[in-house]
Amino acid sequence: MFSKKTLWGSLAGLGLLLGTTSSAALAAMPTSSAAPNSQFRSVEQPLALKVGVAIGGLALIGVELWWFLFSKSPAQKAEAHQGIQELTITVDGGYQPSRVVVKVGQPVRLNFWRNDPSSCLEKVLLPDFQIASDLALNHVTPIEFTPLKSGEYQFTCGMNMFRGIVEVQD
Ligand SMILES: [Cu+2]
Repeated sequence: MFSKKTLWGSLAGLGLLLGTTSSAALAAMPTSSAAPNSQFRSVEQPLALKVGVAIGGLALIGVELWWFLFSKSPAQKAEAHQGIQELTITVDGGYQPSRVVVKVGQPVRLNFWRNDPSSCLEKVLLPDFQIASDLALNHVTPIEFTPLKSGEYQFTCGMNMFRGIVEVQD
């Protein structure tokens, strides 16, 4: 399993590579002679280049879709210590684990350990428990609540871009 950083790094690299190749190819293209008063020149690109760029773009879109829709980190069960179900969630390019399993009716403490400096992840929200908390960088911020009903409860970053689930079981 990749880490998210590796994936984003390789995506960015691939994008850059595609961009550079196509602009280099464009620059190397001889400009065809156009009518003297025409503002536009037709630039002929070899079909293989067009197809290559299209396939590269589609592959990139595919990987991103897969990542957002289907890649889920495995659920992790919180361990109970002295009546509190406790678990550490690493905040680094998302939430790790992004799915947490707890028992109903018992206090929960989620320790959000923020490693990611991006402002996107500086807040965590648990709307179902009326929690909105700032996460200090390189610190552990404990979030406590007691789920009284089983079900799935979402936690998100301040802009609702990164998400995780607290699964409350009977
Ligand atoms: Cu965000």
